[in-house]
Amino acid sequence: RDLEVDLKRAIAQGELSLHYQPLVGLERGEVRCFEALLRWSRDPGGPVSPADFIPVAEASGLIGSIGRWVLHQACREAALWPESIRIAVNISPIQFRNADLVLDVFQALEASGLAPDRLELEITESVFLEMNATTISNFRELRALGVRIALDDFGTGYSSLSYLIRFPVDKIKIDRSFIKDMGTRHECLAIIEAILTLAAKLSITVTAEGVETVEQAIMLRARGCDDIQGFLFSPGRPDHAVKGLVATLPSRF
Ligand code: G
Ligand code: G
Ligand code: MN
Ligand code: NA
Repeated sequence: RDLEVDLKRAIAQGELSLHYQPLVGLERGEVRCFEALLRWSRDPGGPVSPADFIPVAEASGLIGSIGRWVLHQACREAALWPESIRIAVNISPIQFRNADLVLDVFQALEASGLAPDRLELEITESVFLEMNATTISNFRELRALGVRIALDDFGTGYSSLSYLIRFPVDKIKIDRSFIKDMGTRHECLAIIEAILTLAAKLSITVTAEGVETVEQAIMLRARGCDDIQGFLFSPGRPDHAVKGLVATLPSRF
């Protein structure tokens, strides 16, 4: 409740900002995408993690206006980058069940001039767990707009894999819990290998999340993983730092 009151004020006073974390191609080492990560500098109180305030925003209905702000801000920023670099935006399952989403996405693209295929929406498997008619029409209409869909935190949800038949996605992001232990637990490596095989057969791109070591990157590259994201290359950084990084591309890494 406290957080909810503060969050309302935070939106009005511009305390929300976005950080951007790169997704890097394993073949050539180029930045292919940045994921927008929401940040809140609560004043007073200091930083609040999205893991703490997103659930509050979802329960209170504030997620609608926050999500809209994130989409507009992220697209506006990405429109300044080279055309080869995409922007990924996290979409909460609550947003995905709401009929406003398609219009929000359309307006963010229009206002920024960003090409639709440069926008990637990250959803989790839980979207498919509690589907309604709006979930289905949102999926279809977003595909028709030409935006890309990525499955975030893949492997940690409770839904069956059968949704991949009805809802074809462009990208799978392997949850960082599997990457963390891939060098020490054969089960983790087996799951990663199975995901890579499945994705290759379905022509789905794969990003490994939470890559922190060179060893992990080498193991993933040897198994045909497309991209990595994680502290090995960079944490999320504010937009001014990203502008600097983008300016030095593609010579980096
Ligand atoms: O960046 P960090 O590790 O603190 O993010 C924690 C969680 O918050 C992650 O699961 C991430 O997907 C989520 N998150 C970050 N930014 C956004 C956002 O803009 N919208 C939504 N819905 N979730 C976000
Ligand atoms: O759920 P989602 O994948 O959107 O979460 C993204 C979150 O993961 C961000 O909050 C980011 O801070 C965190 N993250 C990104 N890279 C790494 C990493 O290499 N290690 C760890 N532990 N967390 C990471
Ligand atoms: Mn994500
Ligand atoms: Na994730």
